[in-house]
Amino acid sequence: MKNRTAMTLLGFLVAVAAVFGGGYLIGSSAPAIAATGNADEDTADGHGDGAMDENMTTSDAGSGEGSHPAAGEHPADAVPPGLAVSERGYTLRLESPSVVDEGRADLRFAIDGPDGRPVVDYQRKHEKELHLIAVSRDLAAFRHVHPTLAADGTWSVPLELDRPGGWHVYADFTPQAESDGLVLATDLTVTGQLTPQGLPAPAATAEIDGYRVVLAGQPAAGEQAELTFTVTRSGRPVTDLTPYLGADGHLVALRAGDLAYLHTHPQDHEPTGGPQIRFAATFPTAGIYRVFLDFEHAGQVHTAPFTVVVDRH
Ligand SMILES: [Cu+2]
Repeated sequence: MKNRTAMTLLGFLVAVAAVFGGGYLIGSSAPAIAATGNADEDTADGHGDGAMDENMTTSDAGSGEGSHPAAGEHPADAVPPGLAVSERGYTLRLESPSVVDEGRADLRFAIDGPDGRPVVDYQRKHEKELHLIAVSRDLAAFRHVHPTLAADGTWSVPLELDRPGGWHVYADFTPQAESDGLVLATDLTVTGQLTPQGLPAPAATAEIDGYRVVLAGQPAAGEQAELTFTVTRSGRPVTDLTPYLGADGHLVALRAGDLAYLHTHPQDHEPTGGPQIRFAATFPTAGIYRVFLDFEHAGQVHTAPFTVVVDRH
């Protein structure tokens, strides 16, 4: 009898515990669900937020029309491109190893579409169907290459990975079926002994391959800024820049800290030949960015890197 009572009591306690447990679970999972909901919202902002992407691509008539942020949204709080491996049903999938030896690697990957199959139809943007940017996590090394698409949807490109440690690889593309472009990214690890290096101090001048490039323009968070680069060589303005990707230059800005990707676009719709190369860019937040200017001259592409401080506005 006593035992039965004890058993009943125990059963009751178990039941109570279960209810409380359930309550507790519900209580604890509610915020979790809310948080997930928020995250989803953020992600949704991130997409629709072609806001930033769109500001970034303002002068790129083909991309980003039709996805304006709703009134009251804060673009600065939205997730910029380049931070997700998967978005809007598209996934960047590496087919080659994600751990490679220092030096030249053959990168192979596919973009899996919402149907799970590799995307084979892309729109051309800036003369290419897909732009691949690879950067070492410390922003010391930068590559911008154009992979080749095979009929089965596999992209491949040789990639010079000349710095050991972590790398972040971005695919910047627009599927034929989409009106807005995507930037998906994944990590690579390069084996070898890394000598850590901090981000270079902010500077308006970059010396690269015998060229001097001077940056003018002070961007503020959330506002479209004009960045003007002036290219000289041996003290003389360079006026015969070769058009590169349909412009005088190509600019990628990456946010220090998380490597968010801002694809900026030339102000001049037709190449001018230099010495000035002008871009419009909207940096989403205050902070430090590493900005890489690609320009072509005398048959060679050069990359001038800058550390840029973006003010609050
Ligand atoms: Cu490109």
